[in-house]
Amino acid sequence: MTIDEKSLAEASTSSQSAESSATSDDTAHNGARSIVTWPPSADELDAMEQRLDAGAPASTPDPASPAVEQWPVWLQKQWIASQRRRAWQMAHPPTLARRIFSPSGILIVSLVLLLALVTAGVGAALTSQGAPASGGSTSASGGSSSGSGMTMGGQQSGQSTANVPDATQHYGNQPAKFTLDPDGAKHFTLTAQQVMWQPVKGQKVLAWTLDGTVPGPMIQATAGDHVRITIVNHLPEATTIHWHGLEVPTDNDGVPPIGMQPIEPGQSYTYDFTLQDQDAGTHWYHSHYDDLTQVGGGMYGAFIVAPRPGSPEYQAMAPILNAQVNQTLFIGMLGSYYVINGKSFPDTQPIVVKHGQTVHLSLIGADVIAIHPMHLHGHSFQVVAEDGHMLPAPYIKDTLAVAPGETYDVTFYTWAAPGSVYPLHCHILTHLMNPGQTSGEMGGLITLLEYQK
Ligand SMILES: [Cu+2]
Repeated sequence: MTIDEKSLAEASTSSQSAESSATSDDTAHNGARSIVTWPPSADELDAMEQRLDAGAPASTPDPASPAVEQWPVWLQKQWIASQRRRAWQMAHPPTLARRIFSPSGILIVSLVLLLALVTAGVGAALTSQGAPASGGSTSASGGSSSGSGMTMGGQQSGQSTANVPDATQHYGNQPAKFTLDPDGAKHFTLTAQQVMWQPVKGQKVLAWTLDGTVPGPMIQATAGDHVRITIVNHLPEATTIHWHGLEVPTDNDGVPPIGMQPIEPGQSYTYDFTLQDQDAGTHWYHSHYDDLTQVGGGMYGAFIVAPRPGSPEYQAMAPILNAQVNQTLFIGMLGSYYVINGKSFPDTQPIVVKHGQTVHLSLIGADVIAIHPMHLHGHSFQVVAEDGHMLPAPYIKDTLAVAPGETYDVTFYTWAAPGSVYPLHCHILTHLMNPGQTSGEMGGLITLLEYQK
């Protein structure tokens, strides 16, 4: 017997409890059996640990009598630790709180919560699919939209789109029509409605619109005009419209519950105000109710106020008024698509020009979260107005960051040869992809400046 074996045998012998069935022969045979009772006693674990600390080698493998002592040293140490934990746990039965906050307790609680959420989600989906059936295509019951508060980009969770009609027009920014009221006011009527809109051919997204297009109709008026704008709400939830950049009385500002109440489904509301000289310029309108869903879903449009002839604004706006090409570009998202005027490349409308023209672009930040640095190849543009107001000192840019809510008016000269084509695109490169595309493909916030031949 080596010294190590002797000390181990002693440790083993000394640790044996009186009722142990093991004999000293067993111990002698294995040379390292310190565990003979089950579960192992604290004394046995101490002895085993002492043996390992003394640098004892693993005992000779004995297939006929596998013992913990034949394991590698590191594994024996782990086993000792686990047995001490087990003994402690036996002596300290877990309280309810300890059960809940144990790793397995947390796992079980999480699974139960997940199951409850999934069940509730399926229930809500089933409820909303059933609800609109009696209400027709555009007046689904208000209850079906109650769970949609924080969803974005028209991807309303829990709302069935089965009854939402396809868009009948393919492009927005159409001039809004008006009638003249007896008192001379220009009276526009816009209908808030949901449609299935195609940012690219074949891909439909639930859109929240005015008159069925993204963007909505372009309201054009002149400073000094008295305007009335009636909003008819055919959405499944309430809405309001805010006239962004116009100096209107608070009860026309479109922010519920300040000044006005929300326009409930099936109701309508008429805004009534007079445009002032300082309102001249590029402005826009957008929903101001459940904004993330409705603005993110496409509920916005241009409000272009021409200057009153003879006013100081009329003089100042000459660089815009003298342009031969005018185009308004709303930059934002619709569902998972990055869109210019509701369309993703390659379905964006090109800016068609001839050599030798002055082009005026109105860039409007309709995104609800992101800034888009728009870059035009081959041309630097003059920024002549910000938020509808002409700048005393225009500046030159070739990349212009358009933040949510901002409008910019830029002009540039078409110097290049007929037939030339240049991209105008966002410079955040992940915004140049459509869902499912890779970075090698082109989509999203790109449109083309096309010179006619
Ligand atoms: Cu961008």
